[in-house]
Amino acid sequence: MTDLNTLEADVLAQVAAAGDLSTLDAVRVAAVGKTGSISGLLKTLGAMSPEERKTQGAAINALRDKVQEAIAAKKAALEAAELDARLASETLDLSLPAPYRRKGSVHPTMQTMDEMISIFAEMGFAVAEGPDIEDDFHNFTALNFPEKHPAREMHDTFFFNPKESGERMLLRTHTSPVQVRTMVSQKPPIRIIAPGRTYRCDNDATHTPVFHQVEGLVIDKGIHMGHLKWTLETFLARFFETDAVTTQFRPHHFPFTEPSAEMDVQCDRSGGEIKIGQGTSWLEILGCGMVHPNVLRACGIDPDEYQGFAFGMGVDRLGMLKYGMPDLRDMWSSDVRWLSHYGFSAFAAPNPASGLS
Ligand code: 2U9
Repeated sequence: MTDLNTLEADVLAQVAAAGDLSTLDAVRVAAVGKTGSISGLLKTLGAMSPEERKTQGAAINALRDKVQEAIAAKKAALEAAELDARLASETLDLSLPAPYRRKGSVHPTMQTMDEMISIFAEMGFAVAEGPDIEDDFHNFTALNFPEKHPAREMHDTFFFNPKESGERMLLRTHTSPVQVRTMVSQKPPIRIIAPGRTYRCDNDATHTPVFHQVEGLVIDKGIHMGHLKWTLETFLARFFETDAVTTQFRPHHFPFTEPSAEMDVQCDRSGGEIKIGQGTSWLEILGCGMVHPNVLRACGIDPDEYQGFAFGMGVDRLGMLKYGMPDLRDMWSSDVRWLSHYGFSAFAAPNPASGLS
C-alpha cells in the first residue's frame, strides 16, 4: 500500500507540475501508457493469490482512475490557458483608429462575382435579383423537386417557424427561384443571370452555410445543348483569361434540368497549383442542363414552343480557383492580414471597358 501511496503522490505531483501539453502527455505515457508504472503494476496481478489480487486489484485500478482523472483535468486547464494566451496575443482593438496603411479592400468573392457579371453582361445577359427569404413554391415545387426530395429536409434547408397558415418560409438554397420569378413575370426570349447569396445547413472543409452562386437561364425557340456549351466555354475562357478552354459534359441529375450535366474543364495540376486552359487533367467546374419541361410548365411557358438551358456555378469556389486561395474557411475569417493579401482595390472594379483584373 505504501508503495501505491508513494507512486500516487509522485505521479500526481508530476501531473501538477506539467507546464505544457507535451510534458503532460509524457507523464501520462510513463504512468498509464502500455509500459507505464501503473500499467506495470496491473500486470503483476496474475501472479498473486486470489485474496491478494482482490484487494491489490481494486487499489491499483482506483489509483489508475485517479491518475487518469487528474490528467484529464490538467489537460483541460492547459488547453484553456493556451486558448486564453492565444486570444490575448491575437486581440485586435477595433476601437483604435485604423492604421494609415490599412485600406479597405473588395472581398475576393465579390470581385469574382463582379467579374462573372461583367462577362455575362458583355454576352448579352441581364442581371435578375430576388429575395433571400423564399417560399416553398419558388425554391422547390416550381423547380420539379419531388415532395420527398432530400434537399427539402430540415437538415439541408434553413426553415423559419411556420406562419399561422402553416406555410414555412425558408432561406433560398440556390438562386434558381429568381429565374422562376422571371419566367412567371416575363415573356420569352429570356436571357438572365441570377447572382447572389444562398444558404444551406452545411459546414465543413468545403462547405459554408452561406455561399454565393451565379446561375444563368436562356429561354427561346430552338435552344439546344450546343448553345449551352458555347456560352459556358466562352465564359470560362474569358473568366480564366485564356484563349480557349477544352470542356467535357458528364451526365448528372438535377430535378430542374433534363438532360443534366456537370461540366469539367481541362487543366494542368503538375506544378502543385491548378492551371486552366492547358494540361491533361479534368476539373469539375459547374452544373447545367436543358430546363425540364415541368419547370417551364410550372412557370407558364409552353415547352412545345420554347426550350431553355440553365447553369449554376459556385462563386466562392471559382474565386478560390482563380486566385489560388487554398481554404474556404479563410473567406469568412475576417482576418485583416488575409483581406490585405487577397482583397482587391475598390477602384479596380471589373467592367467590360476596363477588363477583368
Ligand atoms: C430554373 C431552371 C433551371 C440551375 C442549375 C445547376 C445546374 C448546378 C450548382 C453549381 C455549384 C450549385 O453552387 S453549386 O453547388 N448548380 O449545378 N444549377 S442547372 O438550373 C435552373 C435554374 C432555374 C428555372
